[in-house]
Amino acid sequence: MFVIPKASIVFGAEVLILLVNNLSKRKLSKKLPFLLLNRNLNLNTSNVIMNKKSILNSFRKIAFLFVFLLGLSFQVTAQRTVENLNRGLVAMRLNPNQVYLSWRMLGTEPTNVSYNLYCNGKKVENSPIKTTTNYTHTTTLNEKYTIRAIINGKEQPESETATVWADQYLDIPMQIPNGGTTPDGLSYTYSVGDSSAGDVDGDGQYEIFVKWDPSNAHDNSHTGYTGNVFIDCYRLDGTQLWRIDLGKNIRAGAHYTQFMVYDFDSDGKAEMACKTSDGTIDGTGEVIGSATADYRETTGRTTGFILSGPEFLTIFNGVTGKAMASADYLPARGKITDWGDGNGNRVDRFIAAVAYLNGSKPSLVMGRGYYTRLVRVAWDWRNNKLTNRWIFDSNDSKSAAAFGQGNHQMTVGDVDRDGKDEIINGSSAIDDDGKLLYANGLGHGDSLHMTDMDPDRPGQEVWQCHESPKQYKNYGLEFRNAKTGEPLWGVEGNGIDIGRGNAADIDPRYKGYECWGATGNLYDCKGNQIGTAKPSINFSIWWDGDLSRELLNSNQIDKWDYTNATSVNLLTATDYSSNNGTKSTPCISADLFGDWREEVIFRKSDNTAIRIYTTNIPTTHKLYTLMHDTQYRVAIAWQNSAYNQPPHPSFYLGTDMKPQTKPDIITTKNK
Ligand SMILES: [Ca+2]
Ligand SMILES: [Ca+2]
Ligand SMILES: [Ca+2]
Ligand SMILES: [Ca+2]
Repeated sequence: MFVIPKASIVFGAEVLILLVNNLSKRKLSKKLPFLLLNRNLNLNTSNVIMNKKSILNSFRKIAFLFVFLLGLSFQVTAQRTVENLNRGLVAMRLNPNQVYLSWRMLGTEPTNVSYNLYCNGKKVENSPIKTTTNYTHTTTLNEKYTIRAIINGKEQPESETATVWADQYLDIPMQIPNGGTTPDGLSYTYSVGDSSAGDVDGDGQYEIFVKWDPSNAHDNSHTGYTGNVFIDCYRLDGTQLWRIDLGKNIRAGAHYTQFMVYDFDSDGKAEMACKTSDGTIDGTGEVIGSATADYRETTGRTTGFILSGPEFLTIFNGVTGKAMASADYLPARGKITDWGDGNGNRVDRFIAAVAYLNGSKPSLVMGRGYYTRLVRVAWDWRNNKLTNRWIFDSNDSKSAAAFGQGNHQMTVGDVDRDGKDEIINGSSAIDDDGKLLYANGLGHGDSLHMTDMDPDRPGQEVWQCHESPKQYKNYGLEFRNAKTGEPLWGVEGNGIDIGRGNAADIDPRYKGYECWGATGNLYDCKGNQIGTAKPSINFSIWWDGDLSRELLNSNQIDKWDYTNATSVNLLTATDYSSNNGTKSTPCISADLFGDWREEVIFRKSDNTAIRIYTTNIPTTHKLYTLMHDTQYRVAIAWQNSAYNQPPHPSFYLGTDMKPQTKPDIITTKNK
């Protein structure tokens, strides 16, 4: 059963002319590919005999129409505002005789940009570096490096200076919060949890946000008090900028606090948004609401749950941690039982994301509920005001098909190619304007991936696992059209909850992504089984020199040896640990600095530090920083939402990928 409220198929020249005259510019640009396709079909089928003149006239008309429609689509496709990143130059010692360097190709630079590398102010190579954004320098000295881009033959201003690290990682010392004791006398301690990244001061270098989880954090289905949740911000040099204490009225656990770090108002400095309550203490020591209120349930099954009292959504300043604005959290919890159970489990299922809903500026999307009622609320932070953009609620009749059709995370991207982002809840999707795009009825799942997985097929695809056999029927795992929700192929779930699924280009013999999950085998993007052995099913990371993606699981990076159908270890972060129990996720993985390959942050097992690993493997592939692809960038923001998922870009990045084009972005003016 598929609900596809947007009729996408338009036939015939009459309809075309009608559309040209009547449809809005936005609708036109959405339907552009179909219109052109059908116009061409008409040309081929309607006139059996055509002389040269009539062919020429037809071509002229088509050309005119094409230019006309193209003009319209350019008018409505706005440039997206992104971070004004620095060069991200890193230098690390490879061995006593060599230093490895790597830097960003910015999304604002032309594809033919080249670079001069300087060591202590002297050019390392006489001619510019054209085909890569990394370099291995033969030297026994640890000196200072800078980069200058060359654009149209002109050397650009000098980058920030990089000094040589001793190894391929950067350690950031952590300030561990003191543990405590619950009202029922149980003690707890703290460990580093999920992390995020944003440039809070506008110098083009990321700061790292760290959430602290108490050892008694709970899944919503478990009884018990928890310690408070803290969120810190650190510069890469280890300076702690602030600490926010979410207070006793925010419970700790994977489904409660999803903190979104993004430059929401495009002022060049990142903010942080999350759910707060009475007693939250901001980074400057100010208390939100009542400092003494205590809404924790004290008896029975719901001991430790917070099922009464106010709920807020707060925007925090990234530099100071100051609460700049708070609004009532939407939707309000209302009656607990309206969310599908009486014990406060499903009412407190929160998720969050960031999306370019208007096509040019980011919006915040906060969610509540996915097993039953599903509500997603879009907010804008502009000119120091937090305003509600739209509310999507499966209680509304037009959105009812999304009831129960959500995951523990949303993925975000422009699936209908109108320049504006859609929100993919899991088995349902919301259009940029807050209206239902589709719901395919296959139900809740724990994991999803979206990108152009099949480069031979137009548009993006989603690979998702599902939980409830009654809903998923034959699709325990499904590979679907991201725009319509229609499965293209799938894997039988055999009546069980399929808890995991992953997708990445791990086998260059098959163009596109390979897909696998907790059931079934290894498949290419067309659904052909290509093996029975499967790699780890958690995260993926671009780490070595080729375009295939490597596997990230626990504290390890592995490469899939497709010839022998086995995993080969590339890096093990000894004494460092992953988070979220059996989910084995890193603090975060993202393209934080250096070239387009991804960095990963693990916590030291004793929580005294986090370590950012970066690759030191040369590559011949020169790609834009992934952070200037907004689909990838917002995926870094939502990575920490409940059951973390790896980020994917908006385009096919893999073996035999098309040459990149310059992203359609503008950067913020740093202050
Ligand atoms: Ca910064
Ligand atoms: Ca769109
Ligand atoms: Ca492949
Ligand atoms: Ca990188």
